[in-house]
Amino acid sequence: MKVVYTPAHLLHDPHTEIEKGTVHSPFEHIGRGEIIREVLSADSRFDFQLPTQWGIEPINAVHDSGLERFLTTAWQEYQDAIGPCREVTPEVFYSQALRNKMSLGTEPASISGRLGWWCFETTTPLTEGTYEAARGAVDTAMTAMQLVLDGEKSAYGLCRPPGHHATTSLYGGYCFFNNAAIVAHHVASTRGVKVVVLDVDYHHGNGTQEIFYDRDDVMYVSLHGDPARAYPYTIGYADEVGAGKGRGSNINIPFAARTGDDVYVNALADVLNKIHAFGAEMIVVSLGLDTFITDPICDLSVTTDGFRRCGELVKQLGLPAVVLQEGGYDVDKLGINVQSWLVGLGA
Ligand code: OKP
Ligand code: ZN
Repeated sequence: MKVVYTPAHLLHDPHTEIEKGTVHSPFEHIGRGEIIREVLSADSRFDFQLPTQWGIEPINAVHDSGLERFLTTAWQEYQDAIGPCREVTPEVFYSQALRNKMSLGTEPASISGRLGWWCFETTTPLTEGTYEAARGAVDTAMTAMQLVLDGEKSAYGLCRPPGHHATTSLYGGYCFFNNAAIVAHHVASTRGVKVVVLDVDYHHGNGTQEIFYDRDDVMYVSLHGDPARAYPYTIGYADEVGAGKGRGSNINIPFAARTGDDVYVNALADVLNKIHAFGAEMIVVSLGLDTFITDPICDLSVTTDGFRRCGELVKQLGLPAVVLQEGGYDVDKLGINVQSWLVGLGA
């Protein structure tokens, strides 16, 4: 199987994450990308290549162009306006309710105001090279897509930073640009084919859901920890089924804590039938391995062999598959878990 990887991910190098009343070392760090690279590159079934460059057009086809414009300069603007610091986090978030009874407002002038305008939470610091790394992740995803359009049965993009929490106009949840949504939109809009994004990350992909919620050319299917207890807390419920002509093409499967292989694999098999019924012609997988039994920030109980079974089930769909990296925080096991899933898919 072809693997697309770029060392540009090393440029997004946060040292902090703010959550649960503490500032601690981040769960999403460069070691994640490197362990996956090490394990796959030691296995002759995988064949590495660098991404080609796609520019900002595919990004702005999905995101508000203001988001990309902001991320281009935000870290430097903060250094110039507020003072030297290694990484930048908003102090104020924009909420429409702040302006109840007034107009909804426009992008603020100051860097502090703009940070709160484009970001929705505290665990996604901007570092000096974040923008370049995020562009590299999009190029990685688009290159994996091109390999599949050129005839590969499947390809894997080792995207870092991940993407599925990034909405049309907000970054957060370790994500800046929505790599999977950018690929799915590109394929659906330029080739006129029906695409499904299958999101198996532990966390609901609120960004991908929002981007495609009213569309019937891209289906979004997510299996995740129940948002009643799990990040992102406010979205990802089973009754969110899409809107307008997109009604019926959004599927959320929330799981109870400690759900293990058999229940998980059965739910996946069930949902793959719905993907088949939708008439999907290509599948984009948001591959998170944070459903793993010993993941430090999640609470499902999928095993390394469970990941192989999941890959095998997706293989049985028989669709061209673009597999893109999302989360997974048990770093010691992250490489072998990715490998197991991809071997199941037929690497
Ligand atoms: C990104 B991906 C919960 C902390 C959550 C952000 C999680 C982002 C996950 N206490 N922090 O979906 O794996
Ligand atoms: Zn996740």
